[in-house]
Amino acid sequence: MTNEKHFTDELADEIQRDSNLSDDTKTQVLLNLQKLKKTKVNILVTGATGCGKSSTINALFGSEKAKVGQGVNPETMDIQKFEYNNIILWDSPGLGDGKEADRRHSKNIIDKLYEKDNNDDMLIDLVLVILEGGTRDLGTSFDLINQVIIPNLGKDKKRLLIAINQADQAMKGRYWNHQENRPEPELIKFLDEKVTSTQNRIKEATDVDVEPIYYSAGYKDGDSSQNPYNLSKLLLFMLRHTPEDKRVVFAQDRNKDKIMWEDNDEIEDYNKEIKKTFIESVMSSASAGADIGATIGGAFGKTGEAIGKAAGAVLGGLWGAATSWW
Ligand SMILES: Nc1nc2c(ncn2[C@@H]2O[C@H](COP(=O)(O)OP(=O)(O)O)[C@@H](O)[C@H]2O)c(=O)[nH]1
Ligand SMILES: [Mg+2]
Repeated sequence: MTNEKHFTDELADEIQRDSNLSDDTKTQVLLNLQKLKKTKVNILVTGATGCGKSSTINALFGSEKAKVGQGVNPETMDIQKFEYNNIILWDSPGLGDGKEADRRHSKNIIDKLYEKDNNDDMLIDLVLVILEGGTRDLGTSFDLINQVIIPNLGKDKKRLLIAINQADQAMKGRYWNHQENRPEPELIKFLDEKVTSTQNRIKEATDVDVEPIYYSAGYKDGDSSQNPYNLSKLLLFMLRHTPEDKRVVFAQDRNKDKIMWEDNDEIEDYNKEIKKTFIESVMSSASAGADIGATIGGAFGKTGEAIGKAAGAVLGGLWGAATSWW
C-alpha cells in the first residue's frame, strides 16, 4: 500500500504545529491520537458460501487477503481472521453447507457474538450479513439472521447490517448497464422490492427493524472485470453501524484505489458523507478531555475545530488526493 504512515501520526504532526492550542491541550490530544492509533474495529462478515464475502472484503480493504471463489475449508471449517492496521475481519460461512457444517458455523458465530475484548466490551463492533442478490431461495440466510444472529446480538441490534450483494446478477444479469456499471430502472425496482421483502421477513420473524442495502462487490475473472457498485454506500452504512468514536479508523484501512468508490446510486453523496463521518469521529475522539472551556454552540469547541481542520487535510491525502470527491 502506498500510504504507510498512520493518519493519527500525521494528525499529531499537524496538531504539534498548531500555535493556537495550549501545551496542555496538545498533550491531551496527542494522547487521544495514540489511543486511536491502537483502536481496533472488529467486524464479523457472514453469509452463505458464494454470496461474495471474500470479494466484498477485498473490495473494501484493497488487498487480496481473502481468497475469492474458495468454499469452506473442510479441514478447519473455522472462522477466518484477516487483520489490517485497525480493522479486524472475521469471515465465517453462514448456513447451507450441510447439517454438520451448519451446526459448527452457528456455534462459531454465536461464540463470536458473545466474545468480550480486553476492556470487557463486546469484541464484535459490527456484524455484516451478506445475501446473494441472484438467489431466489434465501431461506437459509433468513434462518441465519432470524435464528442465529438476532437472538444472540444482545438488546441493542445496531451492530447488525444486512447487505444484498451481486446486484448485477439479481435478474440473471438482465437490466445491468455494463457501460455505466449501474442498474437500469427495471432492476432498481426489482432490487428495491428485494430490500422490502428482506425487511419484512426479518420483522415478521423477530420484530426487529433493519435497513438492508444492495451493492455489487464486482469481480475479476481472467480478462473480464467489473468495478464495485454502491461500495461507498456499503462503507457509509458500515460506519453508521459502528460506534461513533471508532469510525475514523476505517480511513486507515479502506481500499486506496479510488476507482472502486466511484459508482454509486445518487440517493446521497456517499463519498462526501464518509469524509464528514470520519472528521466528526476524529473530532470527538481526539478532543476528549481537552477543551475544558469550550464555547457553547461549537459542538466540539476550539480543539475539536483545530482537529477537524487538520483531519480534513490529512484524510483528504489518505484518499489519494481525490479532491473532486469532497
Ligand atoms: N457478478 C458478480 N459476481 C460476484 C460479485 N461478488 C462476488 N462475485 C463472484 O461470486 C463468486 C463467489 O465469491 P466469493 O467472494 O468467493 O464468495 P464467498 O464464498 O462468500 O467468500 C466469485 O466467483 C466472485 O467473483 C458481484 O457483485 N457480482
Ligand atoms: Mg470466501
